[in-house]
Amino acid sequence: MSDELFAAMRQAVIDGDAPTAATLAQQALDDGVPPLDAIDNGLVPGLSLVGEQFAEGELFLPDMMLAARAMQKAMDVLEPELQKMATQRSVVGRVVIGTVKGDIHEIGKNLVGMMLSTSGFEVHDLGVDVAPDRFVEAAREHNADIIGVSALLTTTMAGQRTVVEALAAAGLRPKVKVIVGGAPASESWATEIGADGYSEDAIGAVALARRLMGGEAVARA
Ligand code: B12
Repeated sequence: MSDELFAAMRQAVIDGDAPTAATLAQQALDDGVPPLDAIDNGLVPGLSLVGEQFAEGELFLPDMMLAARAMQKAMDVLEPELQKMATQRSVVGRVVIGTVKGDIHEIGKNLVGMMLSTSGFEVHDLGVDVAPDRFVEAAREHNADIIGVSALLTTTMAGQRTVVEALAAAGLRPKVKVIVGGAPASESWATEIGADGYSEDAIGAVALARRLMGGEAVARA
């Protein structure tokens, strides 16, 4: 039963139990559960709950770190399967993605990068804590069509605006599009900072990127 499996995956993340999270991820694949369903219904809700409990002072930073580690171990099992689902062989567009300066959250950014990559985009991941100039440099280096900027903290989200401004100052806008995401970002935030789009999740990010490339938004297969 997928529901029971998802509940167990959720709990393994909450408990920060990396070996169990990885074993359950493998079980999901063995049971034929689509990897993205396991991520969205099993792992992410666990991590979200840990985040809420952290905000309420019921859990602490080490708990959040353990939960993130458990999620990452499960992702290590699921990622190769996600990559196998790649649909498109020709390059749809070139994306440079990274998390803003001062911010080390990477799980969501990695998922977005991976989904874009399996959907035919050439993805260059700059990692976390990325300075605006590095985004500009990489945009030039890779002849990027789209820059994806992730921020998970209210204190670092202003970095998304700085990236838009740095690209403009370098003369790369509006040719190079900017998409933003992460918990504090929103559609109105994207509009406010002059970005070209926002998505709340990885599937939406693929549709958005395709739209910006002038292609049709493709529904989840
Ligand atoms: C895991 C986690 C951590 C881990 C990160 C590990 C890692 N390797 O990434 C660790 C433990 C290191 C961490 C540290 C901190 N964290 Co933290 N963390 C989280 C947590 C629980 C989950 C984040 C996550 O991975 N979610 C799962 C992924 C799949 O979702 P996602 O990141 O939202 O990404 C999706 C979308 O947002 C979107 N997306 C994301 N990026 C992009 C980019 C583009 C271009 C697009 C289009 C879409 C997109 O698509 C993704 C896939 O669906 C959140 C709580 C939460 N609900 O977000 C807190 C949270 C973000 N953290 C928080 C805090 C406060 C911190 C710390 C400051 C704690 C501290 N006192 O030190 C530090 C900051 C360190 C730093 N300088 O960055 C707060 C932020 C509060 C705020 N308003 O700013 C949160 C919200 C917890 C809370 N409720 O208080 N954290």
